[in-house]
Amino acid sequence: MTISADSLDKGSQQAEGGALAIGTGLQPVIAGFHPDPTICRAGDDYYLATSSFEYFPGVPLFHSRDLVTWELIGNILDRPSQLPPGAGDSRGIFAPTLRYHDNRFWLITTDVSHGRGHMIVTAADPTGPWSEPVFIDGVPGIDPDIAWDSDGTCYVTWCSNDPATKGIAQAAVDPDKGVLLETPRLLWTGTGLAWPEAPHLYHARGWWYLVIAEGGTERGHCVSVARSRDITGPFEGAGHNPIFSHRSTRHPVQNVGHADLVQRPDGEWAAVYLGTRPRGVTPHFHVNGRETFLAGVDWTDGWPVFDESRFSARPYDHSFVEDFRSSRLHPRWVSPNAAPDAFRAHESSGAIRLSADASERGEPGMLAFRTRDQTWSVTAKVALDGGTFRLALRLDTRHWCSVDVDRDSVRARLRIGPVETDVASAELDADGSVTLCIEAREPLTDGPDDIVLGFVSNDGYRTLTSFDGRYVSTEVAGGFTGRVIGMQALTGNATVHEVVYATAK
Ligand code: 6LW
Repeated sequence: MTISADSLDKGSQQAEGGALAIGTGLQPVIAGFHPDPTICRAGDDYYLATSSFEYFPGVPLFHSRDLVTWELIGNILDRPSQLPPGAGDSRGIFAPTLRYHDNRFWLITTDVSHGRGHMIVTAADPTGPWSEPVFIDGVPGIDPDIAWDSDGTCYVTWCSNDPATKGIAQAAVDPDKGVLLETPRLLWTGTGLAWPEAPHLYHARGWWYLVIAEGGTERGHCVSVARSRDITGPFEGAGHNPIFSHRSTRHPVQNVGHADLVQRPDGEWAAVYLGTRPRGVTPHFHVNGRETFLAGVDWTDGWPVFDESRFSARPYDHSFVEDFRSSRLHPRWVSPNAAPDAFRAHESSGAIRLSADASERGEPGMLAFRTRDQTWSVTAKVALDGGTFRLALRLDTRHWCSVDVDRDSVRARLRIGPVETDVASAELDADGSVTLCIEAREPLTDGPDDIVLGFVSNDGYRTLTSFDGRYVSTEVAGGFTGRVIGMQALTGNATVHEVVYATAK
């Protein structure tokens, strides 16, 4: 475990009354709901993918040359034949593994919905097209890893739910057919902490290293390691496990775990891992889901050691202006309940037309993107076409707030669990066109942030309401995801001309 007093001092401190303040220290390299990172290298290029749960298209893919700055270049599962849209809250696509092997990119992941299980897709070019999925039957569980022994045998290693192999299990497979070549065996049960999961295998320094996550993905999360001379084991855990955790510390980045290692062209190693940035009073609330962080990795006495100070990621400016002039939607646009193609079909130059008909789950389709910052603002300029339009801040189907507008009025609406209600409203004088606004501001309360809902009409900007952002946080909602901003035509049609997202300075 590498936590220096220095890294604590650079981060946010426990403020008066037990509230955690916004930190300036350890920064994510991919901020906002991007959990379970997996990384591979092809020459000088790094590629990184993350879990995506109910959002379609699934598995966002990033590219980098320096490990610190990453560009979103697509989503790997971008066809309904690869991933049916509309999986339901925190269902759908769980943790993937991305590898470059034999001049091909390989992604293995689990669709925990639709009765599907582990699946493999491949591509010659990471920007796609990715293949149709090959499913592996008879291996219930999550978090599959794919690795090849020196003789070319392919092994899938996963977190098994099967009572016969409960823990980290492994079997040789034919990855082209998805057929098991042997009966799965139990490889390791970890150190005895809860939820041994997220296995990844690496061949380094004459050993096979098995890196896993343990302790659950909450504050007790950590990374543990075992090693063997053979990919099939027996694996022996490091005596000093867990090798990386922030549990029971005041570090502003919590829940760290679920790491994946990569070797750099110069032979050095690095790791990406997930972490959260909780804020507010105990139990501290994180709102942007689990995010991706970066560490250097050294080898000491034959074991990996994480060095969080190796790289310095700076806070990013994630601001963008979307004017919908491109014929293709930017890969940041996803949907919890429809294929974004449903919206693209209505697209005309300089606007996107949302229709209440676009749906997979008996509800109007939502076009969404992930929030990436601790404080931010978003505006959507919309022309109504006889219907009702919603700009929402969404954690899941039961935890969200929105600004809803129709021809005569604009309303602030809040849903917290079983309770859904209008909390403020105003008459509208807007000639059929209005700009709806949501902001996440530094908190005046002891929550993680304050959410402010408002609108701009002919009379200028007006705030409808503001409230404690904890009600749209993972600690309240539960689950594996983070906040998104979503747009919906609740009835009829609406035309959105511009969306502006701004990282608050
Ligand atoms: C994932 C598991 C985990 O499959 O959370 O943090 C689960 N780790 O490894 C969902 O992301």
